[in-house]
Amino acid sequence: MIGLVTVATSALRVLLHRIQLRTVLACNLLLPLPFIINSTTVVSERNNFIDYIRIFCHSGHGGAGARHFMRNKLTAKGGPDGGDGGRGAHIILKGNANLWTLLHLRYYKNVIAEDGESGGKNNCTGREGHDIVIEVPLGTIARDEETGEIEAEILEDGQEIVWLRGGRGGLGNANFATPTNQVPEHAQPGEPGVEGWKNLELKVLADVGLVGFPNAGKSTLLSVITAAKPKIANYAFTTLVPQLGMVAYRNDKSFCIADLPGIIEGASEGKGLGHRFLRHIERNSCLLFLIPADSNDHKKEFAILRSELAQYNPEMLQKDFIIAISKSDMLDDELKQAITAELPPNVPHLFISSVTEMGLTALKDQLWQILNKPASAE
Ligand SMILES: Nc1nc2c(ncn2[C@@H]2O[C@H](COP(=O)(O)OP(=O)(O)OP(=O)(O)O)[C@@H](O)[C@H]2O)c(=O)[nH]1
Ligand SMILES: [Mg+2]
Repeated sequence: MIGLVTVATSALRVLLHRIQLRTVLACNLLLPLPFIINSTTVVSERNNFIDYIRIFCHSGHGGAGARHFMRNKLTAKGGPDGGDGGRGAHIILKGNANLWTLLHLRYYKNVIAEDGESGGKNNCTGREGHDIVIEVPLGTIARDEETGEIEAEILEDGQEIVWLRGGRGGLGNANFATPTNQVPEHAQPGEPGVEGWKNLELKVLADVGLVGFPNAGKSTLLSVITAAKPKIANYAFTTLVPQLGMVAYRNDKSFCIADLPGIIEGASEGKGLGHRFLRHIERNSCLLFLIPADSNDHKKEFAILRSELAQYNPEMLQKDFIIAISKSDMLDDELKQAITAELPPNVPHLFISSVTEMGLTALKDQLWQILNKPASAE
């Protein structure tokens, strides 16, 4: 009999599930096409580079201290023996060099740490809350949303910072016994934890940042000198999120290079993809400006790029940089000379081609030299 009921229930469940599925499909078919194939949804679904998240955090409250007096069959009026409360759990940020984005935290909306336990009789201290450790990629900044204040910055692998401190446990009444007050009646409550909306923001720690107009050949260069496989196409804004790659240099040395979405004039006012991604080159040691050989005005393009960087953060202009004229396979010697004459004097530049690999070794050499420049030479 029980078996029959089980079979009937599971058959009913399957039937219900099928009806549900059909309803969902039917609803989808009724929706207008752009709603189903919404390009922004598709892009955001495929977008695995998450560099900003907003979470509500709450560190644990401290446990209350106990107010208790020892009583047993041999002691009618024992002294105070209320134990201390346990500390509330901290929320800790920990650097992990194997992470490159904040993707793993994308679905965390609330991070609520455990409260400490109250103290007990017999001088028993309450248990501390279990700390929550949030692993983040190197270059992550933690901010308070309301004040905008930077609360923590993770730069090294394994580095741990107590971001939100758990409340201290209250003292039990045993702590307050004095010769004049041998029966202290009060014990401390635990301290409250901290809470608020917080932002985690990633500023990629690449050594070299690629800066250029859309279609300058940035992704192609990244795909040739590193093992990264970015999307390459002959239209503007192929790259929508930063891409990273490790350049293998001579004798097993390597450095990290970041390909950013293209910048256009007016990016500071939000044109193109705007300035949002520029934070990823804020920390780069050196910038590589890519200006394509077929540009109408190389000097002007360089000036626009620099002015957009300056509008984002004037300190960006203090960084070391190299100009690479990309797609130089299209140039002959005469055109190269013309471009050299056009560019401002004393600006380091070289001609490269990702297709023929021309000038790439020299480019890597120059980048390596800049990255390993002794501090005194700066
Ligand atoms: N002839 C030649 N074409 C190149 C070279 N490098 C890139 N291209 C072409 O330039 C076009 C744009 O290349 P991408 O690497 O996608 O340019 P991008 O700067 O990443 O562009 P966005 O992602 O839109 O900013 C593609 O059609 C590439 O094939 C080169 O060295 N020589
Ligand atoms: Mg690209």
